[in-house]
Amino acid sequence: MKALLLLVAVGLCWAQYNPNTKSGRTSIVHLFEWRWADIALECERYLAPNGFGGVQISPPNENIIVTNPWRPWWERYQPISYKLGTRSGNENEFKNMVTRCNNVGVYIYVDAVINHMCGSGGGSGNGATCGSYFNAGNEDFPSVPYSKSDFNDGKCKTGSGEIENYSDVNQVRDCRLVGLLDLALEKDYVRSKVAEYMNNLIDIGVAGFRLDASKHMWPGDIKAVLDKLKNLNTQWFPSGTRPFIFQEVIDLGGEPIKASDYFGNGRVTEFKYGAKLGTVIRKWNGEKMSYLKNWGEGWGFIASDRALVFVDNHDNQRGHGAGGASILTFFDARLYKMAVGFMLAHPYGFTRVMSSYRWTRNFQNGQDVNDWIGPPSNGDGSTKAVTINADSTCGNDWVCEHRWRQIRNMVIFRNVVDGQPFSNWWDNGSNQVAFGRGNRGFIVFNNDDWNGARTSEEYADESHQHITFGSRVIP
Ligand code: AAO
Repeated sequence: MKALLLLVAVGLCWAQYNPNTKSGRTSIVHLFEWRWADIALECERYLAPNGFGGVQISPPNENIIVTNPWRPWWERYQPISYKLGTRSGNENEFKNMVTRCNNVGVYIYVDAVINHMCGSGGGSGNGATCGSYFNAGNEDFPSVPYSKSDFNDGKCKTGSGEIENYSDVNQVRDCRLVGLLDLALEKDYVRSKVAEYMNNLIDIGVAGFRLDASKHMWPGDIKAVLDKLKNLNTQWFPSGTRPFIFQEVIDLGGEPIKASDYFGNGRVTEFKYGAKLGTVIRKWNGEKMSYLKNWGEGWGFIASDRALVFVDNHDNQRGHGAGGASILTFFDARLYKMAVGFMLAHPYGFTRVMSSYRWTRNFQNGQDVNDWIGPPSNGDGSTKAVTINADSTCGNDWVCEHRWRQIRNMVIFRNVVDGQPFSNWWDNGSNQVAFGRGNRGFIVFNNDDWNGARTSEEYADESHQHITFGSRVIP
């Protein structure tokens, strides 16, 4: 009996760290800005057959419509209500997507924007994706409803009402992040409204949440919201399953707020991972792949079972958020494949693959002035469909990194070696490294480019027991 109680207790404590993916599926993909109709198709035609565990989707709730600049991707991080309707699709399309993806064992993870509503300068009217009325100046969002007293203005102690200094914990959590109206999550009313939104998504069948801007919420407030959440829908998940939680906390060191402050609530995004891996693969600061021998906690990262890892995300692939210039993206395709291949081969962390759309970068003084450009869209602002070419790549300017042969194969490799230990490390003291995953997989990287270095192309044999993943020699 005692043992049983202990098991139950451990089960409850650990639940929100479990990604809830179907057994044998070990990665999720962020289909950034995709339409629900396209995600439903992608689950059926590509993700399920290739062993992807799930999809992180863009925020599904009503957002402000920004027209200057024209329909930026970031308008979706400015909520107006918790109605389900955005450029990605309406409520029916959302439900259809969740049902169809769940039915093929590919689960949906919602990007939940619960720290704030729209920017203080968002104006008023019905310019939101479901047509709800709002008045940002008066902090009035009748479709929730939220009004002035549901925001943190009284609590924030900076003169501007903005976060002015990231070394002041109170400011970071009680003031406005880039002008976004900061919800008073200490109020039970606000917590209940947020939980109602998330529970609606759970009822529809989602498997978990990315909690946007978690650094800007008190860990205890997040916990109070999570405590109000239901278990997952038993149509697809075992009874008693808790939603998977991963919190967006940027901790590169050097600030008082730490990733570990949030471990009680779920996993945390490990931003050091992509920043460091980019530096190594680019060979900046004298870094080389041989140093990756103790990759993971040995590099000062959070514990593997608390980490959500990625090479790039929708922010730092375009200079938002943090990570800096070392971040590798599809723009550096050859090095990017090597980094993603390394991530998927290495046992550390729960892995998320990025899937992007193309835009034209325009650097001025080191800053991409086109960092706002939204998804491929038609003149009326509607998002373009993801079309599939004869060679299985995507059209309409969707990059679909997850469909790149090397990345797709490594998603499968990770499933095949799941649970196997990191073993038999080899390196040449430079940028040629190799390691095994127990007796099920082996991988070789060649990122040296001196004369005579062996050129190898990635391939996977049918049993996926031997994968070579090398870079081409640059003459
Ligand atoms: C837009 C406009 C704004 C306007 C606002 C309101 O761009 O000009 O004021 O609307 O009208 C996204 C976009 C924003 C956009 C927003 C709302 O990125 O540009 O604002 O939607 O539409 C911080 C947060 C982190 C956040 C990140 C972007 O901590 O949570 O900024 N990411 C999430 C989402 C993101 C979204 C939001 C949050 C808001 O993923 O897409 O914003 O919902 C330091 C801190 C970090 C901080 C960065 C950037 O990082 O540590 O916590 O991230 O600064 O401010 C070194 C340091 C590193 C430091 C970095 C940069 O690398 O080591 O720690 O430098 O200084």
